Amino acid sequence: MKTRVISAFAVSALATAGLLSAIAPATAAPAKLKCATGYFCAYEHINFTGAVLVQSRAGRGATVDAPNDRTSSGSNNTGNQWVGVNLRLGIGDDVYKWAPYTDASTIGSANDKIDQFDVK
Ligand SMILES: [Ca+2]
Ligand SMILES: [Ca+2]
Repeated sequence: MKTRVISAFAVSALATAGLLSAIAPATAAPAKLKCATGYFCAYEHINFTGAVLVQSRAGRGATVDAPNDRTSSGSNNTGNQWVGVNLRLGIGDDVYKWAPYTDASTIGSANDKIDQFDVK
């Protein structure tokens, strides 16, 4: 009777371990993006801090205006590419590109240059 109790416990321990290992990868796999699902967000400072300059769910082909020369990080929680554009004398330079479902805690040389976003 005693061994039966122990083996039942062992089985339940194995089942628990199996359950935990099944849960762990699911929790770790998709990194949670900073911006809400379906939205692109641009932030005033690096690491998604400061003012939220843009929070948009504009679709492909849209142009989204942003406060000039302030964006320092961004989160793209959409299935589209978002391109940060620096407008100079009416000519747009693509200075930073967010692939679908990516965060950028810094944007390098594009820092404080973006004036609008093109959704592609
Ligand atoms: Ca900034
Ligand atoms: Ca600019």
